[in-house]
Amino acid sequence: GEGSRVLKDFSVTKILKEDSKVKLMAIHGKFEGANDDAVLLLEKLPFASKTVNAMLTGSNLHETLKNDIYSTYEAVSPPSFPGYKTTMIYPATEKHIAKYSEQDVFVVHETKELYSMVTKPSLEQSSFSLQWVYNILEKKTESERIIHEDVDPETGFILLPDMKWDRKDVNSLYLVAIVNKHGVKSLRDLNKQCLPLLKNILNTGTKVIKEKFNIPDSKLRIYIHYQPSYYHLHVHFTHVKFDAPGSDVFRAHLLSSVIENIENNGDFYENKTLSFTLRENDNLFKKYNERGYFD
Ligand code: M7G
Repeated sequence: GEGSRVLKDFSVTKILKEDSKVKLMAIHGKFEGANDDAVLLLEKLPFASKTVNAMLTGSNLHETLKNDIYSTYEAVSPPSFPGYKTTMIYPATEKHIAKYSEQDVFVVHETKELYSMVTKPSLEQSSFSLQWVYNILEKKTESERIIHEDVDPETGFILLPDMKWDRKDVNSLYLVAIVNKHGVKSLRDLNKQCLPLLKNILNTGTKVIKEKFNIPDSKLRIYIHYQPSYYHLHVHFTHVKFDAPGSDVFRAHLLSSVIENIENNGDFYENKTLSFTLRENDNLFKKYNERGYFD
């Protein structure tokens, strides 16, 4: 598609974020002759144990330090080995550029009242387009990647690889289950009626992952984000060994706990104060700020 234009024609406008720990860089840029902006994510790929020997023997090493028994090298791996993974967002909106930028972070404790007065009315403006979600549900894109599909309109979902996964390294497995049902925006909307759906995702998801990837549920982190970026209910399945972005206490709600909380009290998430972080360029941050929440 349009996004896969060659990077030869790409010029960097600004480095949005650099994370040397997870070896990721987010870049705002433009393609030659294009009016629209693009966001490019570069990410180093994990080494594969199967091919590590071939990679080593084919590498060119340049010594950068030698001290007693210690030496370091800059290594250039042979061309047949993947150097990095790139994710292209094109055309990128202001919101995408903000999402991937380094920003100051603030904690919000969202009461039931704050949700209905501040968060809910601004979701329309704050959130990203759900077009990619509908494309998956309508089998217009990524259909060949579907790992499991349950067509039930109320309790069904599509399980497929998350965009963040390289689809190779099972130790960093990252799948996402997208529900068929429309209109369940987020954790806040979950109640008794959703229990069959949530249980189906948990039970079927773990069963399928065991069958297809031989990963038991004791190795899985299964959770819902609050706030999500995309307000159509979806569940994250990540490998416990993988320190997935957004798996911290301010964002991840374990699906098993969500189910238990609703079983004990059907209105749990309608009434609960939910804490999350906002970044200063988020539209929602501006709404809370305008109301004097941070004063
Ligand atoms: P989220 O909690 O709404 O937002 O999760 P986040 O991106 O801020 O975590 C949405 C999940 O869907 C994330 O894990 C994304 O990596 C993933 N995702 C986003 N997009 C646009 C796509 C896509 O086009 N295809 C697939 N397979 N996954 C996506």
